[in-house]
Amino acid sequence: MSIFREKLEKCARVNDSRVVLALDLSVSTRKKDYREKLLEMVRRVLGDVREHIAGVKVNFQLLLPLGLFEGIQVLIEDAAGYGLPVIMDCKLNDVGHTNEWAARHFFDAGFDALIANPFVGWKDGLERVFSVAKEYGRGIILLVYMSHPGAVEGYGQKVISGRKVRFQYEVFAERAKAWRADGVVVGATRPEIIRRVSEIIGGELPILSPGIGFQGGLIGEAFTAGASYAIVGRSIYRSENPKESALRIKTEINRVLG
Ligand code: OMP
Repeated sequence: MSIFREKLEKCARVNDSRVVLALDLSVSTRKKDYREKLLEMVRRVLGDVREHIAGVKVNFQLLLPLGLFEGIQVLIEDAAGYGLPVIMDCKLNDVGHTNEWAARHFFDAGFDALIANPFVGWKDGLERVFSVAKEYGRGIILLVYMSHPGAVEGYGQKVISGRKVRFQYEVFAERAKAWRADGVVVGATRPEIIRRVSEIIGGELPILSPGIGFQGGLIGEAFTAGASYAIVGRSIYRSENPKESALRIKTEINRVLG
């Protein structure tokens, strides 16, 4: 098991939580000192909810204004201080040398794992990302089925694999296992697909499931179908009391998981 998975599982145990916080806050670029304001806001939310989450996910909303080796460093240090793993949601999706360059930067910056898109394929696509992750001892999470309606056009299409007609996401779930990924993303909005992916990966990899709350996904359906973690953003950081919301969500997940 990778260091990333060990860290995620340890945090889930210690905080009794299956919630990965998507810290996608934003501040208008027209506001004076927006970068400082944004950093202050995300540090406050993270500090508030830290005991109710298992990890943190960073996306372009923070990476672009804060900068990888500037504000993001402060955030990664905060998370490390709380013992929380940090995932870079860059959805890597390019040719090998570009992917490798990006992955090295993210790992040098201190991210524990990154998200990549299996559509790009293995040979001179994700192969180099996986070998860089191995070199650094970090994790790779693969998209298997996204949470938005348009996901059906790609992840949900039928493809010919070997001699069989399969769904693209079934092939991606098998690849995630074969490539020794550290987790897969399947949208909470499609519990039947979580169930099918769960059958394919047979508990070998955690299923991280975004889309609960604002995108219409339900905790009960996603976790009954086999989700391991919920990736939750707006339902926590946009609520009046992020700490209470994180606690409520973690408690509901734990109730479903029994
Ligand atoms: P909320 O909808 O605000 O809870 O945020 C969900 C988070 O999960 C965002 O950071 C999205 O970018 C991310 N996400 C999805 O919403 N759907 C996906 O299929 C995949 C992701 C992801 O890779 O994290």
